[in-house]
Amino acid sequence: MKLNEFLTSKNVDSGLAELVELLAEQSQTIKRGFLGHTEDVAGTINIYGEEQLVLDKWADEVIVSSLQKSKLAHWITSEEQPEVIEIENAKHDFGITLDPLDGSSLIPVNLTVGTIIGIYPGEVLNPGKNMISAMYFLYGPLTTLTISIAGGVHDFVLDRNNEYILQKENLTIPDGKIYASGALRKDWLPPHITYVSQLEEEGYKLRYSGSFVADVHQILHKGGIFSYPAYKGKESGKLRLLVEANPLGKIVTDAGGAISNGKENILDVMPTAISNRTPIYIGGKKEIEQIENIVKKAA
Ligand code: P6P
Repeated sequence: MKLNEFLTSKNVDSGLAELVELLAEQSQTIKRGFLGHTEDVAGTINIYGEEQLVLDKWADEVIVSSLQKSKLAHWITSEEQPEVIEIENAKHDFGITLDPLDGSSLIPVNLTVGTIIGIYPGEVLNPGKNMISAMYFLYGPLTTLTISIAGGVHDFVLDRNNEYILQKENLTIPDGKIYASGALRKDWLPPHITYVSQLEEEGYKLRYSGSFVADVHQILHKGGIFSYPAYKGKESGKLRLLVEANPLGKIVTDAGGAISNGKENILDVMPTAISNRTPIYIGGKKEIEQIENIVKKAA
């Protein structure tokens, strides 16, 4: 079943369906555009103080301009934009959160990267639990779309006719023994050190690529936990609340998993700024309960 047929079969609101299909088209433009720019730096930095690649800004421009032209959304916050973009005379009030090319530094070494999108019914400076949909595109051996919409999480793969075809409906996260952890081991804080040693004791295998969206996709399909913890000198961690944690947190939660900052469900957190970062634990409920118990005991 094609993406548009699936959205129709689920009686998805026509405005939301049109928006999802527009974003699916942009993903194909992005995938085709990698050749030729893989390592070029743009000579600018984003709001997180990180150097932007030409590809980061180009992918951002592809999606932002398509939204501005179509007027299918009212608000956009992007990892590559200094502030929220308001679209005048928008047809719908949707608010979009966007990480246009998560893991872009891995393109020169041909590892999987992706685009992460969250959709709010209105303004984006709201808790992740208010999102009405969330999705990500993965550019790897396959080009895929994973989306939480119409009460479930569903996987699509791009076929030879450039159509996203349904692969799996109502995905649920299985039990599994994979873990991923960012930050330098020497900078981990005691609760995280305890957690990782417990996981390894229980036979969890390390799988960490440097692409949040690709690593979480593996956890969603094989089970386990991804973490980018608070660490020495960075108690808020590295990853971004609005454009990374919330959309993937919604998807994994809607697939029966959970997301936490070690103390509470990240989807309940009220953002104070579009630049908010957060420590992240995302994956199986069991693994989330385990880290929250360790943090509670250490308090
Ligand atoms: P580190 C990519 O830059 C990213 O934002 C995430 O996709 C990824 O999980 C993380 O940073 C990797 O960070 O510190 O391991 O390079």
